[in-house]
Formats: sequence, structure tokens, C-alpha cells
Amino acid sequence: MTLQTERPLQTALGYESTRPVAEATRLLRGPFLGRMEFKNVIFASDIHSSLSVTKEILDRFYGKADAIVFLGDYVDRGMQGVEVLELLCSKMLEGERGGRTKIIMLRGNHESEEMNKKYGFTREAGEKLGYGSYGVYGRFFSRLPFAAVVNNWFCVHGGLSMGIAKLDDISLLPWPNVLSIYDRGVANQTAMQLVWNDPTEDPVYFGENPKRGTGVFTFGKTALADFLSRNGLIGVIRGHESPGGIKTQMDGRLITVSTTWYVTGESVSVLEFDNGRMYEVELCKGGDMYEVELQLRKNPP
Ligand SMILES: [Mn+2]
Repeated sequence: MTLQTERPLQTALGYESTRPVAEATRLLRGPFLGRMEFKNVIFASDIHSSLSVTKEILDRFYGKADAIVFLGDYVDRGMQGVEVLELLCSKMLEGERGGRTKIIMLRGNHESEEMNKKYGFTREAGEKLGYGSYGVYGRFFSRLPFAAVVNNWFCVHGGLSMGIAKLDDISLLPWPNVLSIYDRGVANQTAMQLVWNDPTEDPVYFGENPKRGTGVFTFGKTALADFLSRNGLIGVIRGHESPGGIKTQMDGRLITVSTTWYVTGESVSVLEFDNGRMYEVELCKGGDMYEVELQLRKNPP
């Protein structure tokens, strides 16, 4: 008799499940996606291996939206990271075959082998597909872009980095890029901050971030204002936080999106831009869905 102390992993998948990820890797071209404009665009972040959330986002928005931007943290903490990546990459490829993909995937701090070893994805992929399979995911993660500018909003997983003054600086980061807490090199540290840093209400420019650890920083309102004006941007859209829902800070110029189930009891939302207006759209929780228009400054000076 085998004692099971944890939920067993599904083992019916074949190595075929890695194919869309391997093929989507070829579509990734560099660390910065550049500027783009969409009439209707959805932002989601921190899926953390939830296949039901991923499916709901695609079911509800894929047809209608011009693009769905995922702000990183696809795997770890849950049991279906393999399926989430297979689905998102399949959709990305489907769009590419049709002329233009609607799926934009940015990199989170969990798209790293060090995090996956600690938080579950290495084991999940190994048990489902064999331990040789991780290389396919590692290659994909190392090539995911760090940032994009959508409708003049800077989109990134963590936030501003002390090493990035101009958008062009992101294009100069090493690529492919294996993020590592053990690599103390400046380029790696600059990239790490993009996926790890957090905003703060404290009166600092960049400050210590003891909650996250050494090499990770907070950025304040003045650092944000300087970065936005230097680059002609409206604001920042980021993820990297566990309480569900949409949070706005810094006079509406910083929006945190959290689309994760792994903290129970919190709402789970995506952010929708539709014809110049912004909405928080709550995903299905016990069958209820509703939309709340955000009170955001429409024309920042
Ligand atoms: Mn994160």
C-alpha cells in the first residue's frame, strides 16, 4: 500500500505536451517587445498553474479582445503548470498561423529554474513528462520578454529597475537570460529587478525590500514619475502580488493586476482596456461575474 500525503499528479500526459512550448520559443525574439496599441486589451497576471483560470480568460476574452497580455508567473504553487503553458503556447501559435497572435506573454520571477525547483514546477514537469522535459521550459522561460508598452502603459511583472532609465535599456539586456539570485553581475541584477521589485508608498526613490530579500528593491512615486516622463508613458501595469483583484496606487499611475487563485477567499480579476476606458472584470467565482469601472485619472498631465 502506498501512503499518499499529497494530491497525486496526473501522469497521463505525453511528452507531446512540450511541443507547443518548444514551437512558441521560436516566436520569442528579444527582451523588449516594444510599443503597441490595441482597442480592446486584457491584462492578467500570476496565473500560478491554474488551468481553470487560464481557460476562463481564453473562453471569455480571446474572441473579443485584440490582445491578452499575461504579466508573468504562469507556473509553481499549483498542479497544472504544464497544462497552462501548453494551452497558452498553443493559442499563441494558432494566432501566429492566422497572421497575428493575440497572446502576449511577459516573464515573471517564477519563470526561472531556481524558483521552479523551490516552488514545484520542476517536480510537476518531471513527474508528468520525465525529468528531461524541463529543458524545454527552461529555454522558453529564458527567452520570454521582460516588458512591453501597451497603449502607452509600461507592462512588466515586478516594476521599475534601478538599471533601466530608458526603454531602450531593456533591449540591451542579455538574451536569452537565465535569471539567478547567485549571479551578482550588473546585467543580471538589472533584469532581476524588473521581475522582482515592488512599489512603495514610502518617501524613497529606490529603497530596500526586506520582504523579498537582497538585490530586490522598492520604487517610490518620484522614481515612477521620472521614469514615466523620461519615456513619455502614462503609467505602469504590473503583477507580482498575491491578494486578488486590481489595485491602483500613485494617483492611478500604477496598477497591480492579480489573477491568482492560490490565495483563497480573494477576488480574482483581469484588467480590461476598452476604447480608452478601464474596467476591473472579476472572473467566475461561484457563478457570479460582474464588472466595476475603475476610478482612474483619464488624462494625466
Ligand atoms: Mn511574482
